Amino acid sequence: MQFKTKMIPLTGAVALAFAVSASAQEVVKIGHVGPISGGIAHLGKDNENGARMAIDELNAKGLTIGGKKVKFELMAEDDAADPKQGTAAAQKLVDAKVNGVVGHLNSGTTIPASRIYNDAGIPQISPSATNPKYTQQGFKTAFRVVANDSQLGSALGRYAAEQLKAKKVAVIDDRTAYGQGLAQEFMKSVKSKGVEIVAQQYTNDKATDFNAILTAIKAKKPDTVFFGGVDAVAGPMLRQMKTLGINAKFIGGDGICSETLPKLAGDALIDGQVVCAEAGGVEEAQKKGMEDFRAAFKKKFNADVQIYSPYTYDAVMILAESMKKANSVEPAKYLPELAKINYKGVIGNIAFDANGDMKNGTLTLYTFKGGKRDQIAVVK
Ligand code: ABU
Repeated sequence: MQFKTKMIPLTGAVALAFAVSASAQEVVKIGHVGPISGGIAHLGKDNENGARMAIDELNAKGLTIGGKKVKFELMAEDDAADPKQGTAAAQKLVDAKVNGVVGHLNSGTTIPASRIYNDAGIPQISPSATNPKYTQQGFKTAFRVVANDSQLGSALGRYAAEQLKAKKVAVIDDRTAYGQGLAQEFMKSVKSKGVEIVAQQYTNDKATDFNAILTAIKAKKPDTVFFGGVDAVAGPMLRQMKTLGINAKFIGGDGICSETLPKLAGDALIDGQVVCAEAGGVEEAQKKGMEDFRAAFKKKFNADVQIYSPYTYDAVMILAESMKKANSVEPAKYLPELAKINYKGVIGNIAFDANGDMKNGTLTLYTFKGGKRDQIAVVK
């Protein structure tokens, strides 16, 4: 059966309005990359959802940039925390001509991917990569909205020596760019305070059996174990420390400082035993904004914020804000606005130094009590 299409002629004015509105909408593609598979998929999904929340809010608001209505679209890629998959994802986003990128989550993927974005002139904001090298490469496109491992390692070292009164510390790292770098910064900090490093051991970011390294550590009788790595490894490590009877404090960086660590460690996580630091933090005046974000996030995704979703949310927001200021979504035009942004976000005030690092980076020290993160202090 054939249907005949009946053509209804549009009046001149209506036709013009249709033509203008159809051509006047511009799609702005924002890439997000993080590990959505593998051991820290829960952290990658947390980051991705933060970006998604910002995009949904921007679209609900409806922005006009350069005289055109813009529709933001998220291109979410999985790098599985693997440097090779990270560069493949970066190339895919560049080929798709994204207008900006939020990611990656890991330092080990963010650093190699940053060269690809820089060569293509695409602004990149990592919400969580803390290795200092990321912003030390001279790339004008590389930014982060967190403090770095020098700040994290030094604050955690000070806390271990001055508050926990650590005397003998064992150090383990997972040999990633993040874990290795953070462990070095922590050791530099505690050594400067006269703390003895009694053991140094290595694992990897997928390991589940730590019997050999923990047995070697136990023989050195440390009062504190420092781990440079992520929660998926720290959880089973804490369980095996308990089995071996290692009753030491356990310190780590932002990679272990998630809402999921208590679940991963089970009953091996003793209240107050773990001290970790998030590479950001809000002071009293912005607490309400952060609490509102957490509540809205829970309502939207039926999940708690893990660590860095507020940071990906703000990263998308400052990309949009820079586009608005430049009145353009073209990377080359809005990049100068991003470099000089001064934006009050959920995570606090965001402004960058000449390298793309946060000005006045803040940290939050946490412990865990009753299976929940419990804030110790916000420090500079
Ligand atoms: N900073 C926490 C984990 C992400 C990374 O830097 O590898």
